[in-house]
Amino acid sequence: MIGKMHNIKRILLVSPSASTSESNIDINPLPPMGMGYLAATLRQYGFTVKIIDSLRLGWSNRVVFRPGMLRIGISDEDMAREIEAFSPDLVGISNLFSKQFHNALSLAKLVKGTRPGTPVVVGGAHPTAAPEMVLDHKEFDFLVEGEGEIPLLKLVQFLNGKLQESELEAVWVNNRTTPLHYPRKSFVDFNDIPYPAFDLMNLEGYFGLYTAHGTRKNPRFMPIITSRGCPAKCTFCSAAKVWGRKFRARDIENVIEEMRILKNEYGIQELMFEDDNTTLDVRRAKKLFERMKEERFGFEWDTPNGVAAFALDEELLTLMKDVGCYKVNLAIESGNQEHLTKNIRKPLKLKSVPSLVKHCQAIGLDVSVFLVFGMPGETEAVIWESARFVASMGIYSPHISIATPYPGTELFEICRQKGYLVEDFSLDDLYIRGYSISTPELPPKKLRKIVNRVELWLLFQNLKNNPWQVLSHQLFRTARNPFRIVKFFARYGFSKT
Ligand code: B12
Repeated sequence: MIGKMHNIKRILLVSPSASTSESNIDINPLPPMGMGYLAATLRQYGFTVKIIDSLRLGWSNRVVFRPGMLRIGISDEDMAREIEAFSPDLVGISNLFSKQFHNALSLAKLVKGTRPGTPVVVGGAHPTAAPEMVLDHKEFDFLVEGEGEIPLLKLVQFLNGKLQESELEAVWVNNRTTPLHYPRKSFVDFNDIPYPAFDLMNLEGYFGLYTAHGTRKNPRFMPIITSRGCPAKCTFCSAAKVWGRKFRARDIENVIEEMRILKNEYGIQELMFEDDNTTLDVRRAKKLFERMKEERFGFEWDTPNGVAAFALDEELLTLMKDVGCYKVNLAIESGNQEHLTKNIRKPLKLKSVPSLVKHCQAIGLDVSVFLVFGMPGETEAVIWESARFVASMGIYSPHISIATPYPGTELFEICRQKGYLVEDFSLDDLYIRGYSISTPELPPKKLRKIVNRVELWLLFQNLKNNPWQVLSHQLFRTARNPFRIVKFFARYGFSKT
């Protein structure tokens, strides 16, 4: 069925270049944990693996490919040279973001043009959520859905004639008009997979970038993932497609050992917990942080992905602060309980939030919240309720995202069924400030104005309540970058409301 037998020994894992807007670069190189995990597993079974992160290697190579849009990464010529130099028997492409699918596709074309006949496997959140669409492109010979360590290993072993077809899982084979699908049978046991192959990830190349997934305090930072999976059913999230609904936590000692390696072998000073939900199991989280304290690692850390406010208590927050946490973002999404429960389906009781925020403020732990505006069912009044809710807690710069219909989410299905996707809907616009949904209550133009007004209102609330703090902060920032003032008026001053 799958064609000729291979003799795969050398595997190249590549993360493609990225497109981003010139005025708001919303992507940063970050050690690629997914490829690190895949590489470590493959290497354990004797394969020679190389990782190429085009974004990191070509971070200063910025090409305007359309007015206002940059492509960041190494050039096609350099990528072709890298591929030739390594001579892979198989190439794996990591495509996390729907927005970057076009770059994953052009990379696959480049591989086929450079080394015709080399099998190309694609994996990551986007192909997992939209396999049929991705498999329309025959440059991708295989697609691994979700957690990739075991499915990729099995695929390669199968291609080498070392495994039965019946053992394939979580993989699509794309050599027919209708792709063949082998569904997932299991998720990994964390004790069976190695730590990411840090030595293949060129960590030094990432250090010193202070704006990786939020602002970093230390040059030597590193993401870490202590669990996978989230049982919450928030309509805008596709995490369960990749990791499943069950919360699967690594053993605490397994995590502690990884931290020890990061500290002792790589001099890591700062950690970013990139779990979907680091504190979901509160008792486990407390044990983890207690152990970090005992070990006296001295890391500074945050949770850039946000933490679920329904999985926090004051004792846990104090412990987090004690053991190096300097910032928490509470993913509350809205200040209106009915909207949160009915339209977003987040299992959070908003009444628990103010005391948590107050506690953070009292212990000196920087706290903010994530809000999402423009979900179906939301009205302007609900948005203002959210604004008043956060301001009442003394939060004036919440992280506001515009509702985005990522493939694989319930939100996408709702929008498709109800005709809420904008007319010129494009994967390229799927990011937190892309306006891809148009509901009868909040068409994009109206929503954009409301968001601008809300941000301005919050700024004035802050000015009213903390005048000296705000003025000195703004003066300092304007002195460093006088063009801010022009940008400010372009955004708020001239927007007719
Ligand atoms: C870190 C991160 C970022 C970093 C990325 C840094 C970088 N340069 O890579 C930053 C902050 C820049 C970022 C930005 C954005 N992000 Co982000 N991000 C993440 C996050 C939290 C962690 C990624 C990670 O390390 N995961 C852990 C590793 C182990 O998993 P993994 O990489 O997915 O790999 C596994 C599998 O996917 C698979 N796999 C992956 N690659 C491959 C390749 C092959 C060949 C195979 C076989 C398998 C395979 O196997 C791996 C091991 O099991 C994920 C959520 C999550 N928990 O995964 C979101 C996530 C990837 N991000 C998401 C989004 C939406 C964005 C933004 C669009 C948000 C925005 N700002 O508007 C932007 C995109 C910016 C842009 N211009 O493109 C979505 C993607 C959804 C989608 N369909 O697009 C995710 C899934 C979050 C979510 N649940 O919605 N992000």
